[in-house]
Amino acid sequence: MTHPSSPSPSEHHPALAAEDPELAALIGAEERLQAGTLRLIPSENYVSAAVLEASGTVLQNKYSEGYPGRRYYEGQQNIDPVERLAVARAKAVFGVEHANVQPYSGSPANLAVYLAFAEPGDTVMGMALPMGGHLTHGWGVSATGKWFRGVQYGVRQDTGLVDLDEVRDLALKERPKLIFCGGTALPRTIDFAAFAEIAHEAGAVLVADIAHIAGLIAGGAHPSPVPHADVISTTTHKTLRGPRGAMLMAREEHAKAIDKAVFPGLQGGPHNQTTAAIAVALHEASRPSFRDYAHAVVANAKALADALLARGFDLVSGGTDNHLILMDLTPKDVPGKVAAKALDRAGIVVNYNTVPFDPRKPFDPSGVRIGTPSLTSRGLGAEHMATVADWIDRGVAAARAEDEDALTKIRAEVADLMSAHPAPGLPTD
Ligand code: DSN
Repeated sequence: MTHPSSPSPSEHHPALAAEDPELAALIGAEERLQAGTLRLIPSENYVSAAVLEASGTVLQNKYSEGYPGRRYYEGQQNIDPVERLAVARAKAVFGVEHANVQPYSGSPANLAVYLAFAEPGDTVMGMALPMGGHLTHGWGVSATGKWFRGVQYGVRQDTGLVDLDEVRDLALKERPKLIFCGGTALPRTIDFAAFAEIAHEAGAVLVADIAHIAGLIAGGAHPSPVPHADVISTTTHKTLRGPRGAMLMAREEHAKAIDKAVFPGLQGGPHNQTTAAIAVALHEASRPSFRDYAHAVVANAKALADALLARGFDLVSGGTDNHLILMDLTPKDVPGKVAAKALDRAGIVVNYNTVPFDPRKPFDPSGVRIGTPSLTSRGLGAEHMATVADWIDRGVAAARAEDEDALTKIRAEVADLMSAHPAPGLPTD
């Protein structure tokens, strides 16, 4: 996708363009792609220019194994305050007693939780991946399912909702060391208090994986896992709108175990440029405008869900409470992957996804997963969601009819609306 009015990469990355024009051209193309498309992948976003700048600084030149005041390398005069700032801001934004901002991403963060609280072979419990969970919640193909005994809960077939009685029964039968709540394709509010009660009864550590909804929690648009969860794991780049990174948060009693598990248990030197960018994102998330953003993400998702339902789409659980919508395209007679690829050609970027009880294979599933974090960052509001639903409807129909002209037409309409709503962090004219 080209954006004719975008400046060339050499204007925005002059050193890179001079040194490595081939790579600079690819980055320029990605900038134009992100500017000109409607990005609906619910785990993606646009970071601010400030977050982007912090990510690309000389902080990345520095090794800092250890923690502030206790490093294995000298020259930490500036790095220690950067990490202390990120930690203090995480504690303030989420109201937690302890924060570790060093995990490289969500999967390593979750692995550190295993290292802190379980032994290989122990039973752990999480939501099954095809039901909306995450690989690292004990799913078989992941190290967490190979090195631990993963038992998995799901959603009810009739409601698409987690059945907490079923979770309780399983937890009491299996007595897992860890129980994970949260996931990657959950359109509904997570009842952290109920999960905590179950974990308490079963003698398990409750881990709330809030990667998808961290920004909503920070902005008060989803209930907080504090004080219910023993440990909170999150990435920082989804609704929280920070760099690609992660954090672990916990009550003070678990601080040592968590810190030891991250370093030296699992990782070496932290990525200081990412730590700085996390600090910036948390600073942004503490502002009243971020509350508005978080609430607008949810309002947009609800409006989009309603508009899709009105067009005959089948939504898992019947709608959404958060930023995410999971569509089962079986009634539309189009496989998820075919629809996702057609929508991509129409300038609408989504991902194909399994739906609960999917009769199709994970690499060719029945569903498409969409969300509103990115479009809300561009300032689109509830008034635009009928248009978005219309494009999706026409795109799915075009996929079924193999009508490339219809996709090309949608793509031009998408580009028009996007050019009127510049994305944060991207070059503008
Ligand atoms: N890959 C992330 C997502 O898209 O939800 C989860 O790890």
